[in-house]
Amino acid sequence: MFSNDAYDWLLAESSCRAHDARLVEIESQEQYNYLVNSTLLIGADVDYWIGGRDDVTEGIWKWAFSNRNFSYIAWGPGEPNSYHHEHENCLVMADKYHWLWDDRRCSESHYFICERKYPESVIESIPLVPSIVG
Ligand SMILES: [Ca+2]
Ligand SMILES: [Ca+2]
Repeated sequence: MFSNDAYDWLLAESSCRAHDARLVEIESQEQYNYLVNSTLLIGADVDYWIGGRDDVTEGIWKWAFSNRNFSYIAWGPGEPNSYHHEHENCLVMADKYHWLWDDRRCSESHYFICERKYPESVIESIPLVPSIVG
């Protein structure tokens, strides 16, 4: 489910939860490829928040909802680089890297990708309009 609005990371996460979903957590190449194909279909030159962050312990990346460590990674070249004085603690699929991953400041506004929480293996690409944030 792709958002039609751009929010900061926390607002993106709460918007997903308001729709009984979460920011997407990527745990396999297959899942990642599916998302890349979906972003290609949408064809927007934007970055997308996904559910990873390292705000608790710098450098230890976890999926926010499940609290799992990353078992699959797809970092862009030179990332994560904590470019802004190590305050890049949230994860995007970055347009500039053809949707490989980049750590960014959580306060940036980006579009985002939600997935239904259950079953965890299912991702839907139905357009979502989270214009109301609970
Ligand atoms: Ca960081
Ligand atoms: Ca970065």
